[in-house]
Amino acid sequence: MTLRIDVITLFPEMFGGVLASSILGRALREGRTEVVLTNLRDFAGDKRGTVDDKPFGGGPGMVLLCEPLYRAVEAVRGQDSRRGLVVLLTPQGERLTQGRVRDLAGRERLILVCGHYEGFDERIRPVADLELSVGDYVLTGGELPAMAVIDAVVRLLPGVLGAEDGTREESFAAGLLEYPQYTRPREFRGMAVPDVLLSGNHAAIAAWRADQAKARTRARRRDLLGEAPDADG
Ligand code: 4FV
Repeated sequence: MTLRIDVITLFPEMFGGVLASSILGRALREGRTEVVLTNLRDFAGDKRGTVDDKPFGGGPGMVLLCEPLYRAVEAVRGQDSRRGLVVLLTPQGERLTQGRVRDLAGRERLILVCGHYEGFDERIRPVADLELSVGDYVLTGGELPAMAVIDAVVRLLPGVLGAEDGTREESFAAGLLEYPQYTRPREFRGMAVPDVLLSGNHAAIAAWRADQAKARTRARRRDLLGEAPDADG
């Protein structure tokens, strides 16, 4: 059973290029996964397609109404026998990690809900099984976060990356940042490729890469080692 990914969004047109190109496009064409886009505005309660309103208590911007979103989630759920994990994209969510991406890639169905404007009416939260944030910054909408989730998940699906599959040794695979990578030319503007990589000595290359991954992680992301950032970190 391939993974089905539903997306509830006010801007389905934003996904076109991303879902048609490169590795994602090929995975979809080869039927290794399916992505179904649903326009939230189709579930508005009035002819004008109203899906948001001013926040009670005042304040800037608009808030997404709960009714259209509940209708949309229930309708999308009903389109397939697989229950699906409902994921709300929000800066208030759990920060997305490779570990969570691996978890999502093992599911049979995801229903990604994209916010917009100032965010969701609080009473939307119970509809979600999981809230995810792609980082501590504020975007104009949940569409780019949803695309990031789709990209990170689909590349882990069987046969998507194929032979050139680098997922085993890449950043975060072992909880570390990835080691430095080099390709031709051997020398560029005075910068040479480390000799060990040209040695053909695979044990030495593996040891060098492991050291580099640890050193780079310690230098840049001590948090990944569960260590507090150093004083001047
Ligand atoms: C976001 C994030 C994000 C906040 C208000 C869209 C925006 C509007 N989503 N990770 N960072 N969302 O900034 O997931 O709803």
